[in-house]
Amino acid sequence: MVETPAGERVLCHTRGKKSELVVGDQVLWRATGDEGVIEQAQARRNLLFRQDEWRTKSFAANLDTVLVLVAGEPMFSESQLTRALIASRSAGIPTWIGLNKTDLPAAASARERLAPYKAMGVSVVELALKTAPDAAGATLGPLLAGRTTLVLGPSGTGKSTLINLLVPQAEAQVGEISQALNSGRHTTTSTRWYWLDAEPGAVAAGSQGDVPARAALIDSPGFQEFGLRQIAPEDLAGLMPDFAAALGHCKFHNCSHRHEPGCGVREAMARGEITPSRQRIYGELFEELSRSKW
Ligand SMILES: Nc1nc2c(ncn2[C@@H]2O[C@H](COP(=O)(O)OP(=O)(O)OP(=O)(O)O)[C@@H](O)[C@H]2O)c(=O)[nH]1
Ligand SMILES: [Mg+2]
Ligand SMILES: [Zn+2]
Repeated sequence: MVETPAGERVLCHTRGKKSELVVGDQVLWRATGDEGVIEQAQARRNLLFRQDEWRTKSFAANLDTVLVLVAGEPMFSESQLTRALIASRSAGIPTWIGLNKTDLPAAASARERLAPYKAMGVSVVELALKTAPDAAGATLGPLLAGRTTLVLGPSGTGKSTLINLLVPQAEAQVGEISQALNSGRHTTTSTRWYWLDAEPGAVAAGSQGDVPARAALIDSPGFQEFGLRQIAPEDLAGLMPDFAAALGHCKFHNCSHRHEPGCGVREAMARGEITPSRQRIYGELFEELSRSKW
C-alpha cells in the first residue's frame, strides 16, 4: 500500500521477485488504472530488523524513534528487551521504553526490572493506557510530536491500545489479555502506519516557512523471538550502554569480557556497576552470536 503526498492510499504491485519493501519506505511508483506499480525504492535513512539463523525480519524503515512498550502482565522478558535495545542502537535509532499497565500490581516488579535501564540512560515513561488514558496522552504527546515512532514490544503489552487512544479513527484490533497469555496469540498481525495529526495539506497551509514534520505511529505485531545474528559478538559490549561505559580498560584489545585476566568490564561487574542479569544476558548473547551459522 503506497500513500501519495495528497494522502490517498493506492494498492501497488512490485516487479518480479518477492518485495523487500517495508513500512516507512519511500518509493517511486506509476499508476496503472486504479492500482499502481512500484518502480524504485529510495535509499533508507535506517532500518530496524532482527535476524535469526534462517531469516531476516524487517520491522520498519526511516524511523525517528522506537518506543519499546512493556508491561508487568504479561511480565516482559529482560532478554527480549535487551535484544530490542541492541538492535535499535545498532541501527542508530534513538529508543525509549514505555512501562504500561501501571494500574496492575505486577507493575512494581516490572519497575524494579527496569531500574538498571534507567540508570544506564534509557528514558522510561510510565503509562496506564486503559485506565488513565488522559494522563498517558499527556505524557506521550511531546515525545511523539513531529516524529515517526515505531511501537515495538511483546504481545499483549498495549501497543494497539496506544494507537487507538491517539488515533481515534484507527480501530486497531485489541486482544483480550487471557488470549494473549494463554495461546501466545498475536492480535496484531501486520505492521501499519498511522498519521497522528492533521490531514495532509492542513499543516502546510497553516504554517509559515518550514513545514513542521507530521507525527506518525507504526503499530507492529508482538515479537517473541528476537535474533541478533546481524551483530558480531565483539560489537555486543559497545551496543550495551552499561558495558560500553566500562570499555577501554581491558588488558587484551580483543577481550570478550568473559574470562580474560585484566578485564575492565569484569572489574566494573565486581564493583556492582553491571547487574547480574545483564551479565547473564551478555554471556548468552555472546555464545549465541559466536555459534557458527551452519
Ligand atoms: N490493566 C490494563 N490493561 C491494559 C492496559 N493497556 C492495555 N491493556 C489491555 O491489554 C490487552 C492487550 O492490549 P493490545 O493493545 O491488544 O496489546 P498489543 O501489544 O497490541 O498486542 P499484540 O497485537 O498481540 O502484539 C487488552 O486486553 C488491553 O485492554 C492498561 O493500561 N492496563
Ligand atoms: Mg496489537
Ligand atoms: Zn574485557
